[in-house]
Amino acid sequence: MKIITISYRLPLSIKKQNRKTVITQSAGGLATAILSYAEKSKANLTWVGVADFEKSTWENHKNDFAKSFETEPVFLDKKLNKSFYNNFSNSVLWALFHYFPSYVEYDDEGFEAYKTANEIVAQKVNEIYEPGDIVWIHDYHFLGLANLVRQQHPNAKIGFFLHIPFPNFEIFRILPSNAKKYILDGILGANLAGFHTWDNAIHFTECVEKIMGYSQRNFIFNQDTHRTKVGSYPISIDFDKFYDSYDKPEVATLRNEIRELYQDKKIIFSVDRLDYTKGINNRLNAFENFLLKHPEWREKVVFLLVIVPSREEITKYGERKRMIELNVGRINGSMGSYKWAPVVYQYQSVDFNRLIALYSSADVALISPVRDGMNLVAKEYVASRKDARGALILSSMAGAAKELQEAITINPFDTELTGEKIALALNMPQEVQEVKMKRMQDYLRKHDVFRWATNFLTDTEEMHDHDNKAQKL
Ligand code: ADQ
Repeated sequence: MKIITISYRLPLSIKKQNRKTVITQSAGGLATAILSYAEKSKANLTWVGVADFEKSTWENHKNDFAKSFETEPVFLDKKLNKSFYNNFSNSVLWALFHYFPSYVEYDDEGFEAYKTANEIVAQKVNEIYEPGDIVWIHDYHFLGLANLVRQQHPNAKIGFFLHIPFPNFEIFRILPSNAKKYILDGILGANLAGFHTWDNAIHFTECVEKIMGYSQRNFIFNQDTHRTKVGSYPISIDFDKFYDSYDKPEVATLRNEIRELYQDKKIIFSVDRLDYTKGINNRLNAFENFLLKHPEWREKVVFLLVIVPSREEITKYGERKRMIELNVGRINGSMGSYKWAPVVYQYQSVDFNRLIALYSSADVALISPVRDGMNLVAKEYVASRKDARGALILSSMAGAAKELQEAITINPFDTELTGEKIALALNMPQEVQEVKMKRMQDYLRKHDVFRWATNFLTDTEEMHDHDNKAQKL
């Protein structure tokens, strides 16, 4: 038996080092968690995803790296991939599902490319599928896939998990009818359809009821070949990895460096991919409001704003980058002095040790997405604070706010009030920080990514096996 996991990106990194091609399998949270479940259930793991490298590179090097699971890259034609990824996936689904209908740029060609890409990936899954395997499909790039695999293998165990929000009916109905039906039918191909929160699960259920006219009982839809259970499965992180990294000597050295550099200042920190959903400009405006209302904090605080490059070739992302950079320049120009830049901005990726050093140096983490499926950064910040210090400001629009109850929650659109919450967080007494951090850590320690993957895969198997038994009776 094996678990076939499908995601757009493969957990692989391919780099050139001294003219040599070096391939490494990624040890990200998702891969580690699925591997751990696979080990416990004595299953193998095969990962299917879209290659972002040449076929020849793969053919030449696929055997010379350490493997803990099999990898099956799908090589898509460049034009098709661009249309599939940039157009329908990111300029329609990502925008709409995050409640940005005015950012949607729909064209039929993009939708056709999306369906073709889903069919090509389904072919790959069908090639490697054997009876008894579990198929776990991830995210908005593959909304049609569960149904396509189901058509070939009516008895397959299929789970689908959406990493982004599922919007309410009024937003979802904006899509053309054929796209709406394709998506809902697609997800219903799974035995289990998982979302980060119950709100999202309910939105999906309502869309199926209203658009497809199907009825459900206890969030289960009955169909000819199988039943689909809909539920909430909040993703999490490898808690111990973040918590234990606090003591790593490399992390401690970096942390000391950061603290020394800003020794007379409090540090506010945020890190996200470049994305309009992350509310980065609102965050900057809130920070400016805070400085205007609380001049006593000037020169006593610094905002470390780290943004990791992402999807720059899509117009809305390039535009967003320019807006953020103008805003940073404006705030530093008007509020700063020759001795002090209020915002220290970095547009680059940071490695794991530095990330932990930044998390564990920050007095405040300011996380303000205007819409986010979960937001792992919030969970990572809490887990990295073995010292039980620091305050978390978290947008109520992030799935994580449902779980991290001790966070200071904000409405990211209310930049005045968020400015006040920044002052509150900076003034939070140490004893209060400690109580809040420890409570959130207790929660995350129990609800980690291993538990998430186990719950999801066990429920997928149970749904399938229960139906199978019922059919045999
Ligand atoms: P993302 O939108 O990418 O994920 P998030 O959940 O915050 O958002 O995860 C980002 C990850 O990237 C974190 O693990 C973080 O450490 C890392 N990261 C961010 N900036 C970085 C930087 N500059 N350098 C290095 N690493 C950086 C989508 C959904 C989320 C959902 C996740 C998982 O949009 O809502 O939580 O999937 O389901």
